[in-house]
Amino acid sequence: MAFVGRSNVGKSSLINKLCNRALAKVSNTPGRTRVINVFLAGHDRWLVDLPGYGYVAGKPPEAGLWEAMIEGYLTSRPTLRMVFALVDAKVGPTKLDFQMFKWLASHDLPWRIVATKADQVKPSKTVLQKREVAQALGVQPKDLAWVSVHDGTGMRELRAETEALLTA
Ligand SMILES: Nc1nc2c(ncn2[C@@H]2O[C@H](COP(=O)(O)OP(=O)(O)O)[C@@H](O)[C@H]2O)c(=O)[nH]1
Ligand SMILES: [Mg+2]
Repeated sequence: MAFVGRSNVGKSSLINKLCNRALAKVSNTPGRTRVINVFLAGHDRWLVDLPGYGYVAGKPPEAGLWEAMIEGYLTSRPTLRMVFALVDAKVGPTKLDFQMFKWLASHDLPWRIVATKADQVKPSKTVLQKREVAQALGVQPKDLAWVSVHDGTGMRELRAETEALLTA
């Protein structure tokens, strides 16, 4: 299974939490993951931390390199069981998120949206925000995984889902 999303959305933190250990480097500086990190979760099972998109500071990264790397990776893996596409629960989908999701939808890949940093949304606004994010993405709120690695929201459900994928 692979994890995609813009830089700083919480990919590495989520992988760490799912693995219950500090494996993927979590950083405060967006764009740190410039390589494809693969974590072994069984003798033939992997969790894959893909480089974040949308990081432009100073000079932009090599034109097209990111796309070639991610798209090449995702389209050449017959063993890929799921792409978890991350979106910030409070910010909602950005233009680049939409591009990524559209690309995933057009490539016949198994994918699922995970809204991260749910703890950043006020409890009183959660129902409405969930509905808004889901609506923006054209899915039902129930089809959105809504998680926080900080307070554990939704982690039991997501862990069960990933474990089922890893043991299937
Ligand atoms: N409040 C909050 N912050 C988070 C959560 N998950 C990640 N972060 C923070 O977001 C920043 C980026 O996280 P990271 O996992 O490195 O993102 P990546 O670039 O997508 O791999 C770090 O400062 C994390 O501590 C979360 O569930 N809640
Ligand atoms: Mg990372």
